[in-house]
Order: sequence, then structure tokens, then C-alpha cells
Amino acid sequence: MSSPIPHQQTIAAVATAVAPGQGGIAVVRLSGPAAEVVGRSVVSVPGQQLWVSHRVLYGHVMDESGQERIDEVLVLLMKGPRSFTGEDVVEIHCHGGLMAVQRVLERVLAQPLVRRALPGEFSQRAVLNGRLDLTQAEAISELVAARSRRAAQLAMTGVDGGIQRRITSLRERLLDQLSELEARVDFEEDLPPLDGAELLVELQCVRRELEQLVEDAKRGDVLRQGLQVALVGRPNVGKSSLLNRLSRRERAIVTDLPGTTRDVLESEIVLEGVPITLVDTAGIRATQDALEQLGIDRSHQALAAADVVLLVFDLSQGWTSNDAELLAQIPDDLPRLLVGNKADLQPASMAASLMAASLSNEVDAKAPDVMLSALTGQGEEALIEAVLKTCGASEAQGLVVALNQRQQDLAATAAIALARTQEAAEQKLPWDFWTIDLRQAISSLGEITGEEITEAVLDRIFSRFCIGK
Ligand SMILES: Nc1nc2c(ncn2[C@@H]2O[C@H](COP(=O)(O)OP(=O)(O)OP(=O)(O)O)[C@@H](O)[C@H]2O)c(=O)[nH]1
Ligand SMILES: [Mg+2]
Repeated sequence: MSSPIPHQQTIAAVATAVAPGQGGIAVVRLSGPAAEVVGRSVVSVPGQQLWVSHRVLYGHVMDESGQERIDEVLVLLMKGPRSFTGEDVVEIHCHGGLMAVQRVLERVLAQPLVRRALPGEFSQRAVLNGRLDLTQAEAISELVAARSRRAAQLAMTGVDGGIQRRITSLRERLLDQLSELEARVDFEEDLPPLDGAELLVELQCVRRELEQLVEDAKRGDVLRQGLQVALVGRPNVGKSSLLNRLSRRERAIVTDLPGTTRDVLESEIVLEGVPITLVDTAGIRATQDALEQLGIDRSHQALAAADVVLLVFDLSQGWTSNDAELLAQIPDDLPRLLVGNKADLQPASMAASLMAASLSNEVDAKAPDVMLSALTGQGEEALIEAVLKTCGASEAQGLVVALNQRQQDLAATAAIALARTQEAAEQKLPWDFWTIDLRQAISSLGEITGEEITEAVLDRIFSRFCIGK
């Protein structure tokens, strides 16, 4: 662990979520050389309690006159380096909600030597002080943002140092090869000849591992970012009913009147660990109603923004020319499923005759990918499975490590640089050419782990974190 880097300024922020009426307690966190002084000056602790590190004290945050109690609190002093940031940290555990915690924070910020923390600044200090690896800090942020159990599990691998270990070990293998190469560049005659083929095999082996990591990570993105699934279709086919069924609540209004839904409506659900935003839309049809038309315009926008489109149609009416028109409006590269709804109106054995009926409608018959009933729930499981499969989410289940976007880009850059060494070998270029690419690969991996990273890049990474992290 490196020795703490002295930061002149002491920073403070609310470290817990802030919402009116929510949260029994909230935490105001301070970090920096003045943390203890500030803690002592705003919190008055009765009796014989001592400001000892890693002990909980009880007291009150007092206003500047020392007369009025702002809140009743518990205070925790953690002297550096045994703290999250590696600096002196004081946590003031006050009451939650909006007002108490805001007043406590204001009181803290009114002290000399304290300023409001920037987004991610606590984590950034923790990394600079060697308390956390960069990948761990990023993983903590992802853990906090996780919207499903699986996403949280995956983030925990990063928190435990899983990403750091994987990348560090690949980087070390490259460093070994680089030192072999460099020795040859400098002292070619004094050393036994280098087996270029063997070296190349090792480099390409690392490259394949990196490519695999990037591929896995793309599958992990689904767990991290979730999916936007749009329900589109003609009026009255049962889009809102399906949304309600999948959300397990009466989120959308359902009636037998076509054109019921007038606005885009979202519902957050988790399917097999994948966070999904279901988007119900207004049924698309030609209409004179200005309000309905606005809703229909929004349906088109939702369709364009979706990761997967469920084109819902009514099995009892078969596949109609209007359904075909809608299908034609879905961009070619957008994964879609044709969902035949109202299967309950149709005895199972009728499925074939249904298709025949659609054929006779002079419309190109489309077999539904899934048949279900939003009313009875039959076929729901098959729908869920099909949705996850369509967007590759079912493959994300077995993942252990998943790089975030920044890490993916750098791993891909490293893999490309290693691919160039293959070309250098094929063209029988001198060792110098190999070392250029090898160094580039090593440096990209070092940027993932934080070993080779500039302050400016660090600032950019942490600025995406929330305040208080
Ligand atoms: N029998 C049967 N009726 C259904 C099913 N799904 C929906 N319905 C009925 O179909 C009618 C329309 O359902 P909605 O869910 O409002 O349809 P929608 O596609 O959202 O319609 P708009 O919002 O107007 O575009 C209602 O009377 C529902 O009860 C189903 O699976 N079986
Ligand atoms: Mg509706």
C-alpha cells in the first residue's frame, strides 16, 4: 500500500440517498485533515466520551450559536489510513429524509477548511491513497447502481478484486515477454537466440483471453444496463394487459376500447436477473384524434429507442395487413418477437387453422414466435425465455467477470496491438517492431488497473460517480 497522499482540503457530502420522507438515517461523510476538528466543532457529545478512532460517539449537531439542536446523531471517527479514503474520516449518522441531513451538511460546510465533495471524490482519494484499486472503485459504483441480483453479484466480483487480478496477471505475462524482447534488442549477441514462434504463441494466447473478456463483458452489459423492451401493436391487441401481467400489478389502464393507452408508460421489472424496462405504447393506427396521434408518435419514438420490440397481435383475429404494416416499420437491425396474444380465445388445436385463416386474408401469414394469453398467463414463461434469448441475455447467466465499457475499450485496444505483433512476425520485422505494440498493449492494460493512468483520466472516470461516493 502506498503512503497517503496529503490532500489539503477536507471534503464533505451526504453519502446516503436523499429523498423526502425516506430513510431512517442518513450519513454525512467528511474526509481530510480537518475532518476530526470539524466533527468536534459541530457535534457536541455529552459526558466522558472520547474522540477515539473507530468508536461510536453519541451527541447532537448544534447550530452556530450552540443553543439549538439541529439533530441527534451518532458520530464515527476513523483515523487514516484505516478508513475508506485512507485519510481521517468522520461520519455523522443523522436522521434521514431531506431536512435534517441537509441542515447537518450545511453546518459542516460552514466550517473553515471544508468544501463540498465533487462526484466520486471519496473513491478517487481512496484509489490515490492505495486503499482501493481503480477496478474495485468502479465495481463499487456498479454495485450501488445494480438493478438486479445478478448485476450485483457480477459487480461484487470486481469489488473483490477479480477484474484487477485477471488483468494484472495478463499484463505480467506481457511484461515477461517484453523484458525478453528488450534484452535481445540491447544485447542480441550475448544471449541465446530468441524463439520468436514461442513468444508469438504466448502473445496470441493473451490476446485471445482479452478478446474473450471483451466478449463476455458485452453479455454482461445486459445485466448492468438492463434492457428496454417496447410493446407495440395495433389498438386493443392486449399490450397494456401484457405489461400488467409481466409487472404483476395493474400499472396500465386496460379497456375493451381501442385507443385506450395514449401515452408511453414504463414499468421496471427483473426477469431472470436481467433488469428490464417494459414500455407500453399507444396502439398504432390511422386516427383523426389529435391526442391519440401524439401518443402514436411517441410509440414510434419508443420503438426506435428499444433494445427489443414485442410486436403484439391478436390471435383471435389472425395476422392482419395492419400488423404487417407495423412489422415493416421496425428497423431491420432491431431484435423483435411476434407475440400472438389472446391464445385463450383460441383452442390450442386451432393454431394451425388460425394460420390458414391468416393466409386466406391475403396477407403474408406470420407465425408468432410466442403464443400467449395476457388474460390467463398461459405462455408467459415461453415469452420471458424468448425475450432473454433474443437479446443474448440468457448467455449472461454464467458470467463471473464482466468489464465495464471503459475497461472493454482498453482490453480491445490491447488485443488489437497484440494482433499487430502477429503481423510483425509474419513480415519478419525486427524485434523493435514487436516491442512497440507490446508496450502499447501493456500500457492499455495498465490503464485498466490504474497502474498507468493520468490524473486527467482519473478525474474523468470519477466525475461519472455520484456525489458522496
Ligand atoms: N380474452 C382475452 N382478452 C384479452 C387478452 N389480453 C387483453 N385482452 C382484452 O383485450 C382488450 C384490450 O386490452 P388492452 O390491454 O387494453 O389492449 P392494448 O393493446 O393496450 O390497447 P390500446 O391501449 O388501446 O392500444 C381488453 O378488453 C382486455 O381485457 C387475452 O389474452 N385474452
Ligand atoms: Mg393499452
